[in-house]
Amino acid sequence: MGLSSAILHLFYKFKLLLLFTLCMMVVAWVTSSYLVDNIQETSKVKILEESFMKAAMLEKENQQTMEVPTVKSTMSHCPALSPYLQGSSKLKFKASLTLEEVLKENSQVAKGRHRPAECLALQRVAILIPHRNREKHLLYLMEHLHPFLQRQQLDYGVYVIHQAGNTKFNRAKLLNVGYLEALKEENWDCFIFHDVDLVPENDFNMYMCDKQPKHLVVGRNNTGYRLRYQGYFGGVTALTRDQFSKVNGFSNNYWGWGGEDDDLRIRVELQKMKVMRPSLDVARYTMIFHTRDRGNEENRERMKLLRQVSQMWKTDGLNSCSYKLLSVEHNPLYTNITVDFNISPKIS
Ligand code: UD2
Ligand code: MN
Repeated sequence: MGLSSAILHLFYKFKLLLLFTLCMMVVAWVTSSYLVDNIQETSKVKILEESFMKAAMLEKENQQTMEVPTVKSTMSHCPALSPYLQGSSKLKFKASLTLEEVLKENSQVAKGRHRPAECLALQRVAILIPHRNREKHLLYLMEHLHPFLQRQQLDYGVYVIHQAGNTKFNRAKLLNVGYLEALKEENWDCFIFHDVDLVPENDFNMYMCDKQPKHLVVGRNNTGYRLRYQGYFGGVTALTRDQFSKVNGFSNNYWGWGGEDDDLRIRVELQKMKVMRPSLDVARYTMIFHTRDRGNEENRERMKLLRQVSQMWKTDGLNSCSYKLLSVEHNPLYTNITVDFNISPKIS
């Protein structure tokens, strides 16, 4: 190698080194400014957080000293699991229980509604109870259900849908009416379709809706706390506003006892939804003893109707539910909706 080529080689190496140093400088500059930005961002968030906390504290102080009404939007959401849950409880049904006693115990409930004062409830839930001539059962249910729902920190409303007259009882149609009428008052997120004689035994059985329709009665006292059959969907169910409207609600054609719950399950399955159930130790109920009511005799048409669900569900349901609304009364413990189904069904 000659002297000139050695110099050239050295110069070339020097250029490479210079280029490398330049690159390193650029990289160092970019990362440092990114880090500074980030630090600035974090401190911005911190400041925001601090001022938010300060504002919240100030507001709390204000509320204590000046009784300023609570601003709903500053409240945080209730926790996924309420701190007030007690688990399983031994239910008592006092024979001498009076409405006055239940009212006194639930003075914080107005027009059948209540919501937590300390946080924003996760769901707005309407409880729909079909009813005729079961006053004592209704009293027991009110006694237990209000404290139960409050322990779950729900924003809820109770509706009793009362069938007037003595035409055959139609549980499913009453529940359709409940859904339609309750939505006129509030845009409820979730609907609990609830027999009047079933009292929940464990408050971990959440009265909230899920991604799939929910069946809440896995076991009850008079069936040895076992699921009656695989597709069983009776007693107490929870469907969101959308899930119920997607299946077009219940059928209106089940007069008398039986079948309407299976019909709803078939509707749910036709929409490719799947019935979910809480675990057996939680989904337990006491059914207050009763015999079959007059006007709710077994529906002998039910097997025939159940074979036709896939042809019928689109035109028989919420979109065809006609009724005569006799009254809507706001009682302290529930809203009472009285309807007349003046289309007299064929009595077989
Ligand atoms: C089962 C189901 C119920 C329903 C019924 C068949 C369970 C726990 N329950 O209940 O959801 O599918 O079979 O239709 O499996 N009612 C009145 N007054 C009457 C008649 C009925 O208020 O005169 C209401 C009341 O809310 C009652 C519900 O309808 O809880 C169901 O009637 P049931 O209790 O006589 O029927 P049951 O216990 O066999
Ligand atoms: Mn019953």
